[in-house]
Amino acid sequence: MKSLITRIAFCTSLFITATFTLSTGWASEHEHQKPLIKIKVLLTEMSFQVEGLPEGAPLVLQAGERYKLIFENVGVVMHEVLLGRGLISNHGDHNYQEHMLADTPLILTGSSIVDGKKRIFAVDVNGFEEFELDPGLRLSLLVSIPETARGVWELGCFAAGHHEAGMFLPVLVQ
Ligand SMILES: [Cu+2]
Repeated sequence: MKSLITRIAFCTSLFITATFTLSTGWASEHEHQKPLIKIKVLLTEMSFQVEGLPEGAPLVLQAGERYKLIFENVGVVMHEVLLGRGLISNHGDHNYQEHMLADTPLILTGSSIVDGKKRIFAVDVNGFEEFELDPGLRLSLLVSIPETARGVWELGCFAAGHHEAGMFLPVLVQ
């Protein structure tokens, strides 16, 4: 199984601007800002579910607020995470016309086991369009939701057949 870091490195839609770092610079720069709101989204076959909410309940975000969005694959197969709108389908391949956080600076954090020890990483990126998560893995986005993102979006998994099987969830930015 590829490590999470390897998967990130091979994800062409991620625009990584810095190498992996344990820097806490982002936290110190932003420590006087609004508190971080933590929301966990569970990925399984075949759904996204906001932890603590009924199945199918939309992910509701407030523009201008800071979030730690934690995505955890609690299923048994690899899943993808995309956040966009305007579904484009072409012979089974899917994408979104618009990606909500494509141009929004954020920090990806996660952990992996290296030589039996848990290692935490944080990566500054200029935005994201998609990432993949192997079973059991978790990745977090630290992000301020832009004011321009207000509206209706969708979390979707475009692994073969997953979106068709219902693996998507409405996202409302208010
Ligand atoms: Cu999936």
